[in-house]
Amino acid sequence: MAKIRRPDEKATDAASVSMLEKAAADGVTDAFARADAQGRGCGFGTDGVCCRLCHMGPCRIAPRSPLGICGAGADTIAARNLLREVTAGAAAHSDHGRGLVLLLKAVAEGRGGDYQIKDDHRLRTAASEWGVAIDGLPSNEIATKLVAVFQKEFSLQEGKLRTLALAPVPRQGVWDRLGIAPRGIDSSIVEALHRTHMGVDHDYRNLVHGALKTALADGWGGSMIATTASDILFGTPEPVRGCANLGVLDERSVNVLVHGHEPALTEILVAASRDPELVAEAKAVGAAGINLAGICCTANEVLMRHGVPVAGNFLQQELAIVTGAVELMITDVQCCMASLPSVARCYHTKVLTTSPIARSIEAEPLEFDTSNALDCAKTILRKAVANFPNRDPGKVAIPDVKNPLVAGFSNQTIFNMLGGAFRRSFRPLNDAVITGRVRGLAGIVGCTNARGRIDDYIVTLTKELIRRNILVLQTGCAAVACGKQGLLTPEAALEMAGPSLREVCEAVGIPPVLHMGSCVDNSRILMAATYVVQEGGLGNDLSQLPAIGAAPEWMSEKAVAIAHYFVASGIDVVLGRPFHTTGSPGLTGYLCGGLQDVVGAKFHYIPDVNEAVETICTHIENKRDALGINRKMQRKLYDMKDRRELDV
Ligand code: BF8
Ligand code: SF4
Repeated sequence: MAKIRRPDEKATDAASVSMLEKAAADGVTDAFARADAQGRGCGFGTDGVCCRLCHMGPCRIAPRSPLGICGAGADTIAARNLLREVTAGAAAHSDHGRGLVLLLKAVAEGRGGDYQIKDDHRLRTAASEWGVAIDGLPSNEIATKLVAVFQKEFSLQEGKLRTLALAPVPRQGVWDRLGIAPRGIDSSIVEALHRTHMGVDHDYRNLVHGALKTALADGWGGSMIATTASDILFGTPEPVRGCANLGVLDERSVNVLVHGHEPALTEILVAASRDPELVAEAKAVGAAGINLAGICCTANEVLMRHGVPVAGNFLQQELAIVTGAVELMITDVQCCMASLPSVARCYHTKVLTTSPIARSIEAEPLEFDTSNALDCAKTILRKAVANFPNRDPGKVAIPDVKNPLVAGFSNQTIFNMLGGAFRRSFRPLNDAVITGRVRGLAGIVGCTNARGRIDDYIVTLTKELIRRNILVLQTGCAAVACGKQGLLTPEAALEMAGPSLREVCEAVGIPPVLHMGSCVDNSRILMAATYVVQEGGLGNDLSQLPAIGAAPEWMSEKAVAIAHYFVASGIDVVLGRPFHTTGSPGLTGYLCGGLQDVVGAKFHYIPDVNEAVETICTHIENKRDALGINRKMQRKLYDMKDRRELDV
């Protein structure tokens, strides 16, 4: 029989544990209970050796039947499945990016309604980075030209993405030599689906190269463009105070949760929730006001730019409703569970879907119209206000658990903090790495997973790495996990950091764990690593940096894409859960070994956090050795004069 876990075996933080207990008492089934009911999962699926790409199948690879009907073996089948995951992840990030480019286009053409260009400086630097002439041109003309470049990145049929040119030149050479520099984002995704159709690409190594290529179209394409367009439209993040965990819900207020990924609607909701007229309407129904909070990456977007509180990360979406205090949950795309309406049914919560491509059975669809954004946002908030009187006080229990945090670390901010306003530079960071006071950099990113104890691996790994003087960069649900545990509070994190990291952080005024944004903002981590390379003294390619990526508790196809574009960029990635490739020794060996000689980086499957800490530290020290920056300090021999001085 499948093991049924206790609440404290499912979650690390007290808020989630108490809501898991409440869910059970209220008769609500949550993702953790469903994970327990699923048991260990199908072995063929786990190993990646189930194929249903054609209707001679499904075929499953087993000792008795080592080949599918078409002759495809475990290596081919698992590699095709993996490439399809990368493709879906790249599509999700990139389609999000496309939406923002279209919004920027509307703004540039004067059709932006309530939207505008918030960060003109970022528009102009982006235009220069993408080779758009800006001299003497007004912002809207620059934006129009930049939009044309971005749109071409999606539709390009020949050649390669222009965005790739942001990467260090030697890295671009690796991609060119291997033939994995992607052409247009859309055509890369089509190509990947083509090559995984029955009877096309069968060589698992070639399929892995296809996965790297498709992932590059995400990280150095769709995601990079998504982050840039968001910064231009909504402002480049700067350090901002916020708060995280379910305790940000307010018993006296109308609680509205934004959940999903796209910042366009949430940006306007933030403004609408502060509208005096709406606040008055909320008061008229007996509430103190309107309290907007976020879940998942939408939360990260509005936290980074407005300090909007974060109610929780991925696996707290149901638990937020279980508090009984949420009037409305607004979802858009990605990571919004199908279960939300059925959890909501046990309370008074309304679930609203806002994207035409993401509806949920039993949820109310209300398509968000960007050309009439503020009115649309007000209509949505009025639904929440109207629902407040339906709240059942007997079912309300908001855990008194939340943690203050600081977020908002875009590269532009890091430049300013490190160099000061007059000497914007990564130099102090490079110097600290070269002298060994900061041993290296780790990007800890990605999801939480209902099959594990949420946040545990992420938080333990982060604490251990800063203790060992490694600077940590974070995004997505991993960042929220650390926010909940106080690791994004600079003072607390400094206490936990190793002495030399602490000294550097205090001197330059950055915390040892930097929240850099949502999952598309992993592009910020790519650029941070690139700026370090460009600053000099740490090699000339990303693969030489004492740096590593980690996705400890990942679950989504987007995380698979992210992991692949890190490795394609020359940065090793530690995965707390393996990809579904374990039924194919050839493929697993290539991903976790052979790739090293091809792109200068590889994957590590490491379910044990202590082993991950050791692997990461060893990796970083090996890179330092290779750079020649681990020279032993010369022992000084004291002569009599020195000794006399010491005695003083
Ligand atoms: O894009 S970390 S659970 S919310 S997939 Fe989803 Fe994973 Fe969270 Fe953001 Ni990213
Ligand atoms: Fe089976 Fe081959 Fe069809 Fe896959 S593509 S289902 S392995 S016959």
